[in-house]
Amino acid sequence: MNLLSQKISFYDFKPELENFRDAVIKGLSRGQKQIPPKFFYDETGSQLFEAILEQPEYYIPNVERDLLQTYADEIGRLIEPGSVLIEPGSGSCEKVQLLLESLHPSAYVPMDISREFLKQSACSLSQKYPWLPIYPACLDFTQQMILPHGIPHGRRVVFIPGSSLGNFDPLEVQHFLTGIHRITGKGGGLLVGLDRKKDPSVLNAAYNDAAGISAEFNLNLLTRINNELGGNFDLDRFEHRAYYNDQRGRIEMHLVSSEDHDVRVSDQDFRFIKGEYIHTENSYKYSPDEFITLANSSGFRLLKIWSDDKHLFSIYFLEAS
Ligand code: AVI
Repeated sequence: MNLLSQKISFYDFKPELENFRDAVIKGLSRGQKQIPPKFFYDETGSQLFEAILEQPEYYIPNVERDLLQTYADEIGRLIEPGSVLIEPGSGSCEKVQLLLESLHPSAYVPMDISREFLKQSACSLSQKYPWLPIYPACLDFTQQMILPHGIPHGRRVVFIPGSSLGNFDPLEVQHFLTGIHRITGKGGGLLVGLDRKKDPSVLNAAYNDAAGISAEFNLNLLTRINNELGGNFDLDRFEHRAYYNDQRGRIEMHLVSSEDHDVRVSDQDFRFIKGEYIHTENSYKYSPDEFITLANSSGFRLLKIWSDDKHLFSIYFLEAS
């Protein structure tokens, strides 16, 4: 433990960073080439993601913000003051700020793999909310779900906004929620913001914005490989593709090769046939019934659901049973 200020106790669980090179070589060697989406987020990738959040077609942040603002007091009453609020993948800790005054938690535990980002976000949060004890935990929440020592007693409530659960496949979500159930214990809470199934044209537009930012975000993965792994990807020979796969209930993002050619990465050659693609991301969309069934199978029961008028997005409050 390391005290950044009187109200911040920083815990470093020293997450093992999955080696970018190994993941890329392994992913490009598979029959269906694929690279996990967590590697999108180098500095440029994180900036491009922030820019995606501003695109008019990408409705998720605005709809979720409106819901959190509108229902903050109701959410606060359900969660009860004095709870310990835990946020895996907390990033800039922005969304939680819409709830802090209504929730008045006894402590906030942001969890993130990016050490410096986590420290900075915790410091600026602490300046804005001097009454709030903060216990930032540096860890990879997909690998380890543990809590820092010394957090106050009180109902533990896990907050997962931004539809981030959608980037895992349903089995991984089930496994992850079971881990959450273990740390909240019976009676603990789970507040989740998740994108819904809808007209595919709305979904397709959200991942193919007119300004081309989603395309840049996807293609930046190849730039990152070129810069960090000595790759020679020619970005003019790859195209961004994102479409809703109705059967699987998910947006799939691909990088499609426009011709037959070879690419070299870290002294290894990879052959691309025209039309062949690297699968870079899935973003699952859930009907409320589907998500509630999944959450039930991990030991959570629904207490309340809030949705916008157009049924684009939902926020779920569940209790560990
Ligand atoms: C982070 N995650 C919830 C985003 C999503 O919608 O799946 C990532 C993203 N990929 C392309 N656009 C946004």
